[in-house]
Amino acid sequence: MTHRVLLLTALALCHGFNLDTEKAVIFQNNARGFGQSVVQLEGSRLVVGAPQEIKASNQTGGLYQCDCSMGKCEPIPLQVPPEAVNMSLGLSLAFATKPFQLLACGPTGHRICKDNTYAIGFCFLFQSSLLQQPSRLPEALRGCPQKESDIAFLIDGSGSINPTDFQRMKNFVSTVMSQFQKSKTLFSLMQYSEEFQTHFTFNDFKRNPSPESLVRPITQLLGRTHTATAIRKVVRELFHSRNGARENALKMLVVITDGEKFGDPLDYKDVIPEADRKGVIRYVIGVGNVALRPDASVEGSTWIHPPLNLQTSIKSKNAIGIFDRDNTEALDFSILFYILAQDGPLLGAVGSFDWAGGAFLHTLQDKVTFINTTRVDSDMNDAYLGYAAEVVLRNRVQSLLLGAPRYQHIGLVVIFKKDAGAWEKNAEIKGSQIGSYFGASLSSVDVDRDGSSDLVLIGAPHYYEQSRGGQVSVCPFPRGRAKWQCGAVLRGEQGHLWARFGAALTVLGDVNGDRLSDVAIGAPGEQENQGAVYLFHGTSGLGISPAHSQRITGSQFSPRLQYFGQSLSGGQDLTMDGLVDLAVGAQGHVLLLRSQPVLKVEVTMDFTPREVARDVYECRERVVKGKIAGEVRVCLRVRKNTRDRLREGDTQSTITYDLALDPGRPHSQAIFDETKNNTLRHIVTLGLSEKCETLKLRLLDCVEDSVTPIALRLNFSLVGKPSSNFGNLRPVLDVEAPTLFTASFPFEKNCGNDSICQDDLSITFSFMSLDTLVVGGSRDLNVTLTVRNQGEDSYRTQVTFFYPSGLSYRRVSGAQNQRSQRSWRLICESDVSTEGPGALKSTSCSINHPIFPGNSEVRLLPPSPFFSFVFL
Ligand SMILES: [Ca+2]
Ligand SMILES: [Ca+2]
Ligand SMILES: [Ca+2]
Repeated sequence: MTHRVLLLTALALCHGFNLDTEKAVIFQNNARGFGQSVVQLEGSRLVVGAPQEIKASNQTGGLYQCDCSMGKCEPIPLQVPPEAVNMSLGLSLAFATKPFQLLACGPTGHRICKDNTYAIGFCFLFQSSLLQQPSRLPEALRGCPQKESDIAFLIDGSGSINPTDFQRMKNFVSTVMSQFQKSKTLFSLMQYSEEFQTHFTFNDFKRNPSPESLVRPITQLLGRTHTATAIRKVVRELFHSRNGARENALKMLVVITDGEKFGDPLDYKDVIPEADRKGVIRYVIGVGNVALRPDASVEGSTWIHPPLNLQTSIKSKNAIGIFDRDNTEALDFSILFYILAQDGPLLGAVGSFDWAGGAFLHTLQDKVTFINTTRVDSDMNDAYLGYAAEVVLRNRVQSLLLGAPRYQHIGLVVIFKKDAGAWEKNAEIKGSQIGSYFGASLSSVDVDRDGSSDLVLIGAPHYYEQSRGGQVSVCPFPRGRAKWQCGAVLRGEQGHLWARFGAALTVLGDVNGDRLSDVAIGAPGEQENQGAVYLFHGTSGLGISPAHSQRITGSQFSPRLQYFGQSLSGGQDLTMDGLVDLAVGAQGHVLLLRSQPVLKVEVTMDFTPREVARDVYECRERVVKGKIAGEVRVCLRVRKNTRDRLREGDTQSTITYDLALDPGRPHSQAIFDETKNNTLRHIVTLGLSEKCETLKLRLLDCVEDSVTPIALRLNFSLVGKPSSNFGNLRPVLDVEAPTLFTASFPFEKNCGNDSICQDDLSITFSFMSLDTLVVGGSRDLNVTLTVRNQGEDSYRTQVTFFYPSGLSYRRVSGAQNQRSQRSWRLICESDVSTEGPGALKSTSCSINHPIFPGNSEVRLLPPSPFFSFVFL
């Protein structure tokens, strides 16, 4: 039995459910990196990225359009601007319908401005078709910073700043200054509380631009917080020619403070217009534990949403990007990922703010919003926020998900929601293992397909377990203010330590026809980088089944295929059969796997008559064997779970079914008339139709045990026939559908029309002629008992005798069944547990189990010495 179970499991895995691995459309291309990204378009098209393809000198990356009906790919012509140097075009792709939008990005470009090299990304947005030249994002790069800048720091030295934070401010200022050492940028610095102290002017800086000697001696003033007055002093005094401020330089004021001003006689409205007139651009940076908000701090200034975490040192030149922002365009980010939001493209920018990361949301009004975390106390340095991004629609409210796989080395995923016009962090969830890259891939899933997302899949492709690599967490969205937590964990098969399970995720739509969304997960590192893809089905509890329904390996298609599953795209029907397809990227290849129509089989088994008649199964005077007990009508009806374009003639399948009577019993009570055996096998070919047949059943012998009905078991297997109209697509049986059915053919009971058996038992004793029993005497004590049933059939009738311990029970003699001339079955057992001095002994006799028929009697006669019963 064990062997059979193993064999069935092996077969199920071999076939898989329910992507077709027999006839995949395979696109092959020699362009370097072809298959690193893939996206399904409407119609029968795919777009594939080849980011490593060398198109010309300093120009990397290509895009290909593949037609599934032709099985061919062609390059998409694109005018790449010369400044897009080695950008790896096609490393990320996204597509949205209604309206048609395809976005292709090259994130690895760079740009040199003087001594600084800036990482920069370019994206191309195709609208309406691939034939029209796309628009590009960012629209244009402004030149490198040409203008000289005068930057004045105004640092809060009031009593509410603790000494550690004050030191951090100084470190930050020093670091920023040191980044500009060879530039024409000048710095000055004023400290304020209720007092104001100029530590160095632009002239001082020009004479000795050493942050060390300028910043280090600064000591904290302490006192109240007169921020507005301090701003006026900086505008009037520091930005003055006598202190070295230049007429044509860009004037920037950077205020570093921990909160609202306090005790200041001036308001911001008293000082800001003057700053505006002088063209002083203002930034505010928060420090300490007070989370500042734009409206609570220096009015009319740009709030740096704390982009610079003052708790850590600033390592790269890119960190000073914020200062370049207004005069050069945001040079300080690289786009590693992007997706399309309702508003417009969302571009992940992992390199922004010293690789803390974030994302740019391009709205339709050509506005660009930068989104990142706002927590001052979290260390987002090197977090790579925006490495993965996802747009989520829940209850008609849009939110954005950004993954930061290097956050604190464990990874982080943040949900942003729009709050009063600004994207604010709403919830977050952290990874658990260092180096796991939790948040490197994200996919939100609307399991019940009601238009509202139910959960998000978070990939951690480098998660390490003893025998597998990578995992995906299933994380339902948090309700209200509840903490965001993940539930189930999806994993690949054991034995693949470097699988990178979860490196790619995609929502397939419903492939198995249960109306619930299903997902595919790539594990491109399995089997020494041959790669594999797993299919998981959605479950009715708005979850994802933790057990995969199919594992497809790259080696199934070709032993040379590498990194199968490195990219995935699902959700569309590209083969025009009404069934969603999955595009899988491998090295130099993209494979299109079709989902198969899903069938289920309904089985009914009806007996005529409904019960085996008593006069058929009960043997009376004459024993007649092999009587017909009745007929069974077996019907199989094939139905289709999936909604597709395949018609009746396209969904033919061969069903092999086995019937067995009384399986598991040593001797079957009945046989099929057709086979003269208790088993039977038939094979039928069916479309979406019903097939019935009627089988005669014969009894083998008289039936004594009429309590246990005749059991009939049917099990079947189904093999779909390839449909020539749909590229030999085969229908497949739903793995969840039952293939084993049982039915019972009961024996008629002697219980009247109500089918409720009401027996009427009585018992009488007869002690023969004995009046006195002498202990020690040799005479037997003969007792005759008569048990009668004057009602309907009695089930499991039992008679128990109790007698003094001085008597010993010997035996019970059998008695005759007067009606059928056959013996009653009597089994008597003494109960030894009641034995002992003074206690009564007992003996129980079962009378013709299971049925002591109605209107019958049995006499029991026990002869002795000492005591025995005899059944007559
Ligand atoms: Ca839903
Ligand atoms: Ca499904
Ligand atoms: Ca299809």
